[in-house]
Amino acid sequence: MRLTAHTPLPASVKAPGYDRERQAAGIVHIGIGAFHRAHQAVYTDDAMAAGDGDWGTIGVSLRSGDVAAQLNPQDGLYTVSTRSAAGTELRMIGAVQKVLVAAEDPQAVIDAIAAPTTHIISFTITEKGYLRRADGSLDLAAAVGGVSLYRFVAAGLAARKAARLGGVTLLSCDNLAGNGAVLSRLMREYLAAYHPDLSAWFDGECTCPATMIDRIVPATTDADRVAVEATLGARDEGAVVTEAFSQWVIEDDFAGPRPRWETVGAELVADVAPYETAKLRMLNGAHSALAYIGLGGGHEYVHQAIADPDIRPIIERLMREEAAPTIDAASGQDLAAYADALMGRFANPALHHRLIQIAMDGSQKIPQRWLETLAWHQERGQRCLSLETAVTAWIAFLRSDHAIDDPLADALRAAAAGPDAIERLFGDGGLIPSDWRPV
Ligand code: CS2
Repeated sequence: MRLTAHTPLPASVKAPGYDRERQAAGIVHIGIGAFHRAHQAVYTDDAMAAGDGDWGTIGVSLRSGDVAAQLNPQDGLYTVSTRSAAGTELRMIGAVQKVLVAAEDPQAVIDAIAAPTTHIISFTITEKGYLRRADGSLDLAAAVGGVSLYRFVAAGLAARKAARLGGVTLLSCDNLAGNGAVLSRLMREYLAAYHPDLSAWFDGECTCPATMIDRIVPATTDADRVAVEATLGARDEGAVVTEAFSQWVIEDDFAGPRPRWETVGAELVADVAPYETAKLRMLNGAHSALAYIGLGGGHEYVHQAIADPDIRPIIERLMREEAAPTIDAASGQDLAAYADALMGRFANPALHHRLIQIAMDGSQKIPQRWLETLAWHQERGQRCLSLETAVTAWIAFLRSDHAIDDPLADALRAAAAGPDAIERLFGDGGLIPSDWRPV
């Protein structure tokens, strides 16, 4: 039997604490993968349970119909399993109302963005979804030709302007350095090229706050779904599995109303940069290093790689001696305690986080995770032994039998094959633009 709004829940499973039928949709979320469902949707669910109304979410997948097929037959409902040493906690999330597939029904997405009740368009489309060229500018041909966020957002904004509705907040929740400013700049490039009539309205009516998002969410496996079914008594195709830890730091710069996420654990701050930089360079930087070094060492999961006595000290040094000194910490931000917490989170054996999942899209992740740290030390005449080890491990990975899942896969493999791999990847005119020059 499939989970639906009529499934009776066992007492151990927490249900949405509000009347789902009475909520208008205030959020359109583009890129409704497992991460959104285990992170932002949980904060929104909590905010609605705390009394905030009309923050239902319309999820959008740009291309794939998979999530729509998982959630729509379930009335948008799904469970989040939180796994820690203490065991597994299951709760049901009601924030998502339905899922649209942009490639199949583009007008429905545009209408959702243009709806008077919509105030926030949020994004988890991964690093490559922003369609940047190597120099950081928007790939205009890709943005206008295919199924891109820019086309739908621009069309939705045009409809809002025509209907004399207010603007919206565009909230990037991806692991990019300065994600809000990046989205704002790329959106403006798109509008300048294809909707110049909207540029001034966008500048006056819309905002793009920066965010730091953090929760480890491994891809859901069939074994996970079977475990959920055993507790729930119903099949949940949309189940997501995560850790107990969750953090969301948001720049307080909204164009209109927003859920009171700060009452349910999010931090609304004036400047996200120190949190975001620490997260990218310490957590994600260590993650990518663990992925390539760990796979090279024959490991499958993060918790196995971090337990390896040859790998653990490399990761400790990467976080504490290489990444942390580059970060201009906010008052009250304790980077040593952050590193301690990360070591504990990586070691969580209840979470089966595959290294190969993190190894994906290296060309899109490595600049903000490793290269800024490497360049910072190089400027000061210092080496980074751990990050240099990680770079070597990435090259070994590109030369290995592993399938390379990366938009630059072919070029990366070709560049990595020869003896001058490091130069062809990171040198002058290399594939990955970088201020760091390999020695
Ligand atoms: C990971 C992230 O897959 C990856 O590249 O480093 O998804 C990581 O798990 C999250 O950013 C944690 O918040």
